[in-house]
Amino acid sequence: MTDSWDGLQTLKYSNNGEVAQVVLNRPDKLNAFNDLMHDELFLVLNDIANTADIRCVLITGEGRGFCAGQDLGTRSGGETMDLGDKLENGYNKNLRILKSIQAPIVCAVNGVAAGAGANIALNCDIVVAKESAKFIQAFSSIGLIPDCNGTWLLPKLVGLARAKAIAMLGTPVMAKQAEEWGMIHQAVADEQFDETVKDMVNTLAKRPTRALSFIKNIMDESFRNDYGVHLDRERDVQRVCGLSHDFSEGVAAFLEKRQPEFKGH
Ligand code: LHQ
Repeated sequence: MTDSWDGLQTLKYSNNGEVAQVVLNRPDKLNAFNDLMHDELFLVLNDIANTADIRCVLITGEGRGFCAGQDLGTRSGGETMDLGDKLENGYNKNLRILKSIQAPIVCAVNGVAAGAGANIALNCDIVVAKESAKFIQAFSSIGLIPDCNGTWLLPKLVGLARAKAIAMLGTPVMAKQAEEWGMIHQAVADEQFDETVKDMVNTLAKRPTRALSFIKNIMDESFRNDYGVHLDRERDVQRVCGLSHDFSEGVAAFLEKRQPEFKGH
């Protein structure tokens, strides 16, 4: 499966049917997005979304940065352009597919994440960052607002006061601070980063994928449900989980004092 992806110029991609890995790969530009990267990301995210039994997805960056957002070199010359169109046919198109992927998505932030790069990371299910990495809402420094749903995510993750401040000031947030604020799951010492990410991906890939998919979807849903509706939703989803192989296996393994062998469905 991997061989057919050798021609990618802005990404590295592998998918063994169980774990898919996407590496943003324009290290000289801190993996900033150009049009080709949008197009190639669209292809690989579609491939992941269409891989039926995928158990975990990892997104990371090549080199010293994770992603510096939009490649500003492609915006020179002072020409006007429709940024709404750029968003709709680039970032938003990709974020919609990302959101449709049912397997857990880990974002391993290996270095600076700025602008759209920061918010792409925050759209993933579990964000782990090197302690030396920083998150920069760089948008207002060039006269823009946070995009990639940053204005939706940030108030929920860090609260309105911090969200407005970091978006308006463009102040870099170091990974440890991001962890303390609840913006990301974990900041990891640089030397332990690769091992931590690998362990997390391998662990997730062995867990009950269907239940994990329900968890991420229903937690997202919680922001639009009221209390009673949400109780109903949990009841309905738990009913489905209760009919699954992985629930039977989880209970059997517990009673037999052994490790469960989840199949992911
Ligand atoms: C870059 C970039 C970059 C090109 C570093 N582009 N080359 C925008 C418009 C359109 C549609 C909708 O959405 C958006 C969303 C956005 O993403 S807006 C925000 C765009 N991003 C930024 O404003 C961040 C710009 N970059 C920076 O502020 C810094 O580079 C950071 C803080 C990320 C890293 O700083 P340093 O570690 O000091 O690295 P550096 O600045 O020296 O960058 C290394 C190289 O990467 C350098 O190239 P060079 O040839 O001089 O070595 C930079 O020019 C290049 N680079 N970001 N976005």
